Amino acid sequence: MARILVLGGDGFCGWPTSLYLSQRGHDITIVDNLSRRKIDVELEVSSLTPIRPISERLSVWRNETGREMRFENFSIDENYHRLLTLIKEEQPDAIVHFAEQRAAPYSMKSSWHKRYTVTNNLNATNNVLCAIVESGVDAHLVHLGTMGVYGYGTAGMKVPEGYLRVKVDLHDGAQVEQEILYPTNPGSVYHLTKSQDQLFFYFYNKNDGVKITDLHQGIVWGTQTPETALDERLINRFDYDGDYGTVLNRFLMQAAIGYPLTVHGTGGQTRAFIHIQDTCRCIELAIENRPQTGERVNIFNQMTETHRIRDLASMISGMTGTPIEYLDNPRNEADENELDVVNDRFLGFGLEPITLQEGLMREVSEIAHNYADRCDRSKIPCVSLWR
Ligand code: NAD
Ligand code: USQ
Repeated sequence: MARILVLGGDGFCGWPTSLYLSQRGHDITIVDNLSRRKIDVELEVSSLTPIRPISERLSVWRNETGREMRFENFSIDENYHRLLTLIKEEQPDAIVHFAEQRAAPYSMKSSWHKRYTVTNNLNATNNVLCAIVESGVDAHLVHLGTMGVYGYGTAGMKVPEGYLRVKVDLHDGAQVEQEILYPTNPGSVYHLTKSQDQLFFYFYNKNDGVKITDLHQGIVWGTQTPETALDERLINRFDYDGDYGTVLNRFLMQAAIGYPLTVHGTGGQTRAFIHIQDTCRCIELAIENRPQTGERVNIFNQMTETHRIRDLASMISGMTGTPIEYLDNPRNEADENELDVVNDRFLGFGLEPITLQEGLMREVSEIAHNYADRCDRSKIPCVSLWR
């Protein structure tokens, strides 16, 4: 059993991961400032699923399973001393860090949103690292990064797991070989913050020996896990709006309510995907495979398959009869790209990937169908323009 702090444990990935780890006997403390719930108020939208207040979530979990999870409500980007005290008191073995503003469109809405995303995400990450060092606790930091730090194209090879082997010509004609952090190519201010997080990790690992695993995750799809499905009051959040809804869940939800599938541009963009249940499993595997003392930052590509957006739309349209609408792309991104990604490290640890299966897609569609009356159709269009 490990003692684990889950930063951002009230969110879409953090809540099911907290339950998954608690169910397996780990001792969980969630830290969350509930900023995601407040952003719903700002955007005048809510999760399609009726998520319950955090105190009710925790008491239902306790009643269902007899397992206790603690909760601390504070901002890790601002309340440094609370974080430091918590780490000193809890002496966690691992800290899982989900607590960042994660929507690319939200990060591009205005100067305010750009500045909020940078301030929140960079100070959150720096504070966690400083607090680990100052506390003297040998906690393993597991951070949720993104595939988007790589950009979505390469010189033709597969996207490696974080590091690129390069050969450099010396002035005497000799060559040296080195491994460097893969050059970043962020496509939004949100992705820029994740690129900068990598440098924080590089530095604190090199300077202070902090044990860090950075998970470059693809787009998460699905809603429920066996744990969130135990009781309706444990249900996971489901974002469908133009800022926070991600593409595959949006298409499945659109099909469930008969809304034409919103493909941006030609739909030639290829992206990496992972099911929410595999997110939980990968985090467990990352915690179990703690870096050795002196080891560099561990980087894993946390994705299980890649798909082209228009192929996903055609597949869902074929399954449901929902028409596809090709829209002017509100984002500044390549119309078409190939994406081939190495994910050997998680496979080597025993991950058995869940791939796009009709049964699981039906689960998402059923959730969308059940809660269709909570959908505000005016919130579906993506209105954050990137140019
Ligand atoms: P989310 O917005 O649902 O959850 C993030 C949680 O962190 C929220 O509950 C929020 O209130 C909290 N939070 C944010 N800033 C905080 C702060 N300063 N202090 C305390 N709490 C704070 O997002 P998610 O979809 O669960 O994503 C979690 C992480 O995984 C993010 O870092 C994101 O970049 C990464 N990720 C998500 C996806 C995806 O498809 N959802 C894909 C790849 C990577
Ligand atoms: N797209 C559409 N139609 C839509 C919504 C999106 O065609 O209705 C397109 C977008 O233009 C983009 C692609 O689908 O080309 C993916 O968009 P998305 O909103 O599903 O995903 P993205 O903005 O990349 O962000 C999400 C998460 C983020 C995470 C990232 C992983 O919100 O936290 O880091 O996925 S990755 O994409 O691998 O970088």
